[in-house]
Parts: sequence; C-alpha cells; structure tokens
Amino acid sequence: RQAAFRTDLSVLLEQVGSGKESLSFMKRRIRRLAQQWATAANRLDVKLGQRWRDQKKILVHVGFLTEESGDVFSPKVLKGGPLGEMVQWADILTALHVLGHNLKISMSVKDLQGFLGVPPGRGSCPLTGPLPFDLIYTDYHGLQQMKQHMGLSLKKHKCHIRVIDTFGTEPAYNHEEYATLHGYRTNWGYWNLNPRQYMTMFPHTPDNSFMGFVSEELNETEKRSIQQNKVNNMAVVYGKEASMWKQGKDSFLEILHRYMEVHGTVYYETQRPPEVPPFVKNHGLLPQHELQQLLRKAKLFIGFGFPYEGPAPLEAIANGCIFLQPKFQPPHSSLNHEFFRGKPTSREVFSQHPYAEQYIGRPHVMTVDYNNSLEFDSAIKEIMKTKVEPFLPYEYTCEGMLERVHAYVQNQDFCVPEPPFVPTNFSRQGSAAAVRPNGPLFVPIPNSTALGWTSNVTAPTAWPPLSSLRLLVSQEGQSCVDACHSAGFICEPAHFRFINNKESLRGLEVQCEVVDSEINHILPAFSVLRRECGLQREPLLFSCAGHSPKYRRVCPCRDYRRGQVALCRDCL
Ligand code: U2F
Repeated sequence: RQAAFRTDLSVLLEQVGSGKESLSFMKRRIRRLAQQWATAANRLDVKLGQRWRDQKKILVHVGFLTEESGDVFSPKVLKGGPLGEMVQWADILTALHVLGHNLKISMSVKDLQGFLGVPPGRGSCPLTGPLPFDLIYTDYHGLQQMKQHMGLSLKKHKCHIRVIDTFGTEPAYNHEEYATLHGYRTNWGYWNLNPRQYMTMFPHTPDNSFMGFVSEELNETEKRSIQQNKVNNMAVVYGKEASMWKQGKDSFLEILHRYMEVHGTVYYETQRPPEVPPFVKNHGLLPQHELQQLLRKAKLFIGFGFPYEGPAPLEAIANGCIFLQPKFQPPHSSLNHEFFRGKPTSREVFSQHPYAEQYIGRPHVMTVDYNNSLEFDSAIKEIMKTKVEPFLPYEYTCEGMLERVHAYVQNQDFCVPEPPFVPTNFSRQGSAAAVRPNGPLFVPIPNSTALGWTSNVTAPTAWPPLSSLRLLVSQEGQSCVDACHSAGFICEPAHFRFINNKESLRGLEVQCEVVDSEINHILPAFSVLRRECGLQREPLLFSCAGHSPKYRRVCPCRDYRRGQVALCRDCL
C-alpha cells in the first residue's frame, strides 16, 4: 500500500496513552508542535511529487519507559531529570505517523507480546510465524526484552530492528566476539547488528544512522520581533538539575554576573537549591513553551559542561540566543569520564555540545576554555555586542526530520544480503580530471591527502547511491570520521564494501608488499613504513571510527546535502 501524509495527530495522541508524566510530557510536545508538523508534511509532499512511498507496518517499543526496565525516567520528568530521550521519542512517533505508516506503540512487555503475537510468559514460546512488522523501533532496554520474550526468533528477525541509541555504538563494541576478545565489551553493545541499525540523537557517529529530533521553528515575523525584544544583558543557564551547578562554577559565574543578569530553570521542591548562587533568578523547572519564551528574551544560553549533547542548546539558538560552552581539554570519553563509562563508544567529546561547535559554530556558538578567565571575560563582552538571527539547521526542522526518516524507511534494508562487489578496470585519474557526467565511481578531491580515481564499473544499485562515494586516505592515526570531515565529506559505512579490495589499493597507488585480509576494525588500512596493506574480512567491523597510530585508513567518504548530513546529494 501507498503511504499518505497525515496532518491530523489525534489518533497518534490516543495511541500514546496516559497515566505517566513521561507520556503527558510527550503528548504536550506533540500537541505544541502539531501545526509545525502539518506544514512540514505538506511541503515534503510537494517536494517528493508523485513518488511512491510504501506504507510500512511499524512497531515502536519504547523500552526505557516500560515498568519492566524499572522506568527511572518517568518519575523525574517534573524534577529536572533527562527529557532529551522523551523529546526524541515523541518526535520519532510523530514523524512515522505523519509519514503515513501503520503504527503500533508499545510501552510494556505485555503490549510487546500482544503485538508480536507471542503468548505471555518468559521466553518459553518464541515467535514461530512471520514477523507481523516491517520495522521495529526500540532501544537497548527493548532489545533485551525482545531477546527474553522472542527467544531464538530474535536472531531471525533482527534485521528489521532499529535501536534508538543517544550516544551511538561503534562497530568494535557491536561485534560480540571481537568486543569480548579485544576489551570492547560493555553492558550495552555486542548485538551483532549492522551498525547502521543504531540511530543516534546527533550525527556524531557516522557508523550509525542519524535519527535526530526537531526544534521549534519561527516565521519571519516572529524572528523580527525576537530580535527587537532581545535583552542584551540577559543570560539563561543550561542545567535544570541542581547537581549540574555543583563545584567550581563560582569563578566564571561571578564574571558572568558582572556583566549580565543570570537566570536559571533549576528544579526545586520547597527551598532554593544551595548550589544556585543568590544572584541567580531561578524560575524553577519550566514547561517547554515557557522555557521557549524565556529563551526568546535572553541573549546568552550558557552551558556548564553537563548535560552532554542535549536538545536545549538547539532550542536556544533557534530562539536567537548565543550558546556559550566549555571546551574539554583533554576530551571526555568512556575512558576518562564517569558519564560515558560503559557506553559502547570510544568517541572523544571535545566540548559540551560537539554538534553545536562543529555544525553551527560562530556567531551562534562559542566554545571557550572556562579555566581561562580572560578568554571567558572577553567572550561575554563579545556576546553582548554581537547581533545574531535565530537559526535552526534544516535537519532539525520538522521537514528535515520527515525527509530523513522517509529516506531511511524507504531505502535502508538490512534484511537482503548485499551481493558481492567485483571491481574491474580501475584507473587512477590525475587531479585535474573532469568528472564524467554519468558519475565515475571515484572522483578527485582537491586536497593533498586525498587521492582521486575513477572506474568504469557499472554501478550496482546501492543506497546511498555510488555516485556519492569519494575515496580518501587518512593521515596516520586518523580515523575515517575525521579524514572525511576535514575534506568536507562524511564517512559512509555503506560504501566500505566497494573500496575494501586490492583494486582500490592499486588505484590509490599504495605500495603494498603484502595484502592480508583480517578481522580488525581499523581495516581497510595500510602501513606506509612496513608496506603492509590490510583488507577487512568481517563486514560487521567496517568502522569509520577505527584508527591506529601507524596506519593510514582507506576511507569511503560521501557528499551530503547542506543542512541534511544524513543524506547524499542523490539520496532522495
Ligand atoms: C540530555 O538530556 P537532557 O534532558 O538533560 O537535555 P536538555 O538539553 O537539558 O533538555 C531536554 C529538554 O528539556 C526541556 C527543553 C529540552 O527540550 O525544552 N526543558 C524544559 O522543558 N524545561 C526546562 O526548564 C529546561 C529544559 C540528552 F538529551 C540525554 O540523551 C542525555 O542522557 C542527557 C545527559 O547527557 O542529556
């Protein structure tokens, strides 16, 4: 069946259910953004023209909100606890509903069993028939519950699953045997999924898919009135829980207070939290729409280093604030920070909100060393003088999210085995070579570390299409994430299978004395010194993140649309 866009959200609101603060929060959000979703749906409908879109049967099982997982989040909704996950789930549900899919929502193991058609009870009766869904969106808690209650059949059906995973899962942690043997075993990883089945909150781990969420959009009139009503010396502090204000903040808060009126939205019960200095005007935890109003007046939204990578900075920037955040030197990661410990990633986080730093940047975002009071002081002065317009990257608008989710739902298929790729006739092109109209497989990149070449292989059908592939060699010790990024591209794990071969090494004119095929997440790569080249033997270990000091990686980069990094130019 063909899917038709929906602009009425009443059925969805009913499906979400009630009886918990988390559900009420999600429903309030869905209602508040309803008009914005409807407008976006109409626009995308026009943009996609008459294109056929399959209506999929989709189950959304929100594992972390089930009683069976302990549901630690719901009781904290009104107390300053994390809301980012609820923001994201509300938006995923809305996007799937608006795109016109046939949606079932489960918030308990009982619902899950009912929808899957497995008899209640623990794992005794695995699902025997076909899976009644094309796609299942869940999280790590939900995955565990499915393992317990679907038994062996999970293995058979797991290609249909998508795991919403805020901070991402790198391939080395996802491969059970490899993780166990090489010290990448954590409480979360080791599910042997295709790494693109994990979907993150920000596009920070290109080995995974970027799901995202949305932020409020403003029309031109609202933008103008916001700019007129900005209070130049008003700052709002990012941190709704008192513990985020603890220790060591006094010195820079003092500096900030010298220039600006400082506001907070810190949760409290009866008494003002002692962590919040007396000069701060604390509004208490605000409902989302009231926070937006506060952000519309404020000039500065300031982070203290935690929470990492939440939605609030995007909301602040969308409401015309400048986001000031601390640089982390050394970077925070699962190796040195309690919060990231045990998370299935080695990603290094160089500031509180790397997306804001890398994808938005100045004048909307300033990342400074808070230990340097001079640097901090001059940042505040600069912020008070700088005029900025409200800004929201396209990928965080409702239309952007619908476009991306549409593309994933229609094109990502991890159930059909990928046919082997046999390259022939590769030939290196000089850097001045013209790009042929029908798209050579590899095109030159104007960068000294990049080698461009072309092939006249008939491109197999792939998504993202092969026309988006750009081959690149990293520096020694550099990952493909960074190598692609520094050349203005993004690493595309789906393209590894096309470049993991001797022909590509030959085309790159890499001097190999030996070419081995091994199981190691830094491959394909080569050592210049030892003239050793290595190809990847285990497709699950294709990793954009992998790097090793003496090795240069062979990287499959791809182009991307401005403001929509998840999609290549020809991806729609
Ligand atoms: C992130 O979770 P958080 O919930 O701590 O992220 P925030 O950026 O602080 O805010 C999430 C939402 O809370 C709302 C605000 C945001 O949409 O509009 N809010 C509000 O309604 N009232 C207020 O007074 C203040 C904020 C991240 F999303 C999680 O994945 C992580 O687990 C967590 C820890 O790093 O950080």
